[in-house]
Amino acid sequence: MAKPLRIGMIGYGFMARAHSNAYCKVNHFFELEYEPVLKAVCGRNKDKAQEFAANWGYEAVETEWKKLVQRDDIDAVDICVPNNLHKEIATAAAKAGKIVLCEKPLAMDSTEGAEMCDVVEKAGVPNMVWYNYRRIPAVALAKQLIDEGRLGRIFHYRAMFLQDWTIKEDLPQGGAALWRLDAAAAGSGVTGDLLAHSIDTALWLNGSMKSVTAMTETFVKERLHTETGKVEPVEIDDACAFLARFDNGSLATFESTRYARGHKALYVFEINGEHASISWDLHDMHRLQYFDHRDDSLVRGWRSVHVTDGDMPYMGNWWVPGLQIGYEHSFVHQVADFLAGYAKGEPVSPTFRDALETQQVCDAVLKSAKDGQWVEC
Ligand code: SOE
Repeated sequence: MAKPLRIGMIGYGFMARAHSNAYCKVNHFFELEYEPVLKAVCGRNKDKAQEFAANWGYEAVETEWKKLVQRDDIDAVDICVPNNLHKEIATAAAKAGKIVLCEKPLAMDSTEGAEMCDVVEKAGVPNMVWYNYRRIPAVALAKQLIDEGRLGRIFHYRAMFLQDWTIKEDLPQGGAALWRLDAAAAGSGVTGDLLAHSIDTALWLNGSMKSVTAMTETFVKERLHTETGKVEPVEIDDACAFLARFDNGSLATFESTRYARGHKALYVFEINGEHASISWDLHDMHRLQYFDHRDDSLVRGWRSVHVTDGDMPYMGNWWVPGLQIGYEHSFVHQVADFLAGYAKGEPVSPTFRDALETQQVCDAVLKSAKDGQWVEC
C-alpha cells in the first residue's frame, strides 16, 4: 500500500489538467512508495474550481491560495497559475513547509528566480519545475546516447519552437490563456514561454551556455487588455532568435515565434557531433533520428528509431513494443521521477536551482536583444 502524498493544486487551466491527469495515472503504471492524493484545488472562480474538482476527484475547493497553502492536510503545493504569481505562492508554500512543484518558467526573471531558490533551500523543502519535454522517451533517449559518448565532441545545437496562435491583431491580451501576451503576468513572451523549454532541454543535453546574442520583435504593438478594457501597448516578445556559445565549445541557434503560420507546436532540435547526429521533432515525438558516421558506408544513413521498446526510457512501464504514448505521459513520467526521488530523499531535476539557469539564459537573451550586444549567461 503506497503512502499518500497530498496534493494542493493552485489553478484549473491547461497545466492543472495535465498535472492532475499525471497524478491520477502514475501509480497504475509505476511502482512507487508514494501515491498522490488529490486533496484540494484552488481557483478564484468557485464554480469553475468545483467543476474542476468534480472532474478530477479533488476532495475540496478553496478560492484563496493563501488558505490552501496553510492547510494541514496538504503535503505538496502545485503552482499552475500565471508567472507573476509563482514567487509569492512558492514562498508562502515553502515557509509553510510544503513541497513546491511549480509550472515553468520558474519566475518572471532570474532575480525573482534566485530569491525563490533561496527560500525553498532555506526551508529545506523538495522542489521541482515542470519542464516536461525532458521526459518524453525519445528526448530521454537522446540524453542517454549523448551521455554514453556516442556523438563524441558536440559542434552544433539547433532548436526551434514555433507556433501561430497570436497572429490575429484583434486577439486581446490578459485573462485566461491570453495572460501569456501580457508582460505584467508573463514576464516575457516567447522567450519565457517557449524558448524556456528549448533552453531547458539544451542545458540538460549539452551543458551550460557561455554567452548569447539575440533579436526579438513584437509584431502587433497594441492589443485590447481584457482586464482593463483599454487598448494597451504589447510589451512581450512575439518572436525571438538567438545565437549561443556553450561551455563545451559548441555553437547554437535557437528560434521561437508565435507567428509561424501553419505551426501549432513545432518543437525541434538537432545536435551534430563528431561521430553522430541526432534530431527530434515534437510532432513525431516517438521517433529519434540518429546518424552514425561509424556505420558501414554502404548502409550508412539516418536511422529513424521508434522509441517504444521496453528497454528505452520509461517505455517498459507502458504497453508492448511498437505501441505509442503521448504528450500527457511526459507529465506522468515527471511525477513518477519526483515520487521516486522523494522516497529516497533525493532532489529531482529540474529543481528550482536547475530551472534558475534557464531563467538566467532567458534574461541574457532579452538583455542582448535590447542592447544589441553579446551577453554572458
Ligand atoms: C503556449 O501555447 C504553450 O501552451 C506553453 O505555455 C507550454 O509550456 C508549451 O508546452 C506549449 O505551448
